[in-house]
Amino acid sequence: MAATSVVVLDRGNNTTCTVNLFGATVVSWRVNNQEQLFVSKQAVFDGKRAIRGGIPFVFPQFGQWAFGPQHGFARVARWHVEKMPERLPSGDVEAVFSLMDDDFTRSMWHFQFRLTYRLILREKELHFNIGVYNPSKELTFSCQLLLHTYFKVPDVRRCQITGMHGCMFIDKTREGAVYQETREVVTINEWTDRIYQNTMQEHIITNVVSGRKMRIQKYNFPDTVIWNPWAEFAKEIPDFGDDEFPNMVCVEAGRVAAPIVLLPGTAFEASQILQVM
Ligand code: TA6
Repeated sequence: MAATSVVVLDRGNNTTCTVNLFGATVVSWRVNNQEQLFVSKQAVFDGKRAIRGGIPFVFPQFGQWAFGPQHGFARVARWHVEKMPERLPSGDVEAVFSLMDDDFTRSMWHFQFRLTYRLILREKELHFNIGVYNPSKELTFSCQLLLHTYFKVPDVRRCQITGMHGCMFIDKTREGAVYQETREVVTINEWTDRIYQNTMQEHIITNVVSGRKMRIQKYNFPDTVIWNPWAEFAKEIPDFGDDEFPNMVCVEAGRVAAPIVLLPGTAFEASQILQVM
């Protein structure tokens, strides 16, 4: 892979965000030198397999796909740098990445599209602004979109996640059966793989790095997926260490339950803010 495969947003004070152009995967977010994201020690960086950790970008399909790889092609495509990291008057650092249809994407999905991915690194926050545009004059397309965020945690059993109370969820650990969340906070003590629908705009995860809290704010991302493979599935994932499951939790903001339908010439926008509290 070309040497310039990563772009670093550096705000100073050991606060950085590193993006791998392969999938526009955020592979590191350090706040005052503390890494907030989990990347498996077994992760493969071969420009073919999706990176196991960080923030893979899921588009145009979440989950299994008849026409291409699980979770779509965006996380295994090479993205372009629209705007190299630039310090804003506020002291924050901004960069913009993009992906458009090409022979690779059209080999699976015959639609024109344009994705823009704007990242803004603030003191204790990372902002994600996503645009999906349909440049076609004739064709409408539908798609799903999700940020598959792997948070680094000292012990997932001590994490509590707010913002799902009362929400319906598809439980992929129980053949996709649908249930309602009755707990005020979600805790994880077993294999967990759930698609929560119409969740709160805000989630707080307790006991992340150095016992702090992580705040997730999301806009136009009505769904939240929560995943931990636990011991039994950790063994089945080749690029994931058997003993790594206690140190990560995926809390994924997305639009998956009801697909996005984009008429010709129209666009969809969504955003997420991660904040170390
Ligand atoms: O987002 C949760 C999930 O869909 C799980 O079902 C599990 O498959 C996970 O993603 C990882 O998927 P991957 O294709 O990266 O192995």
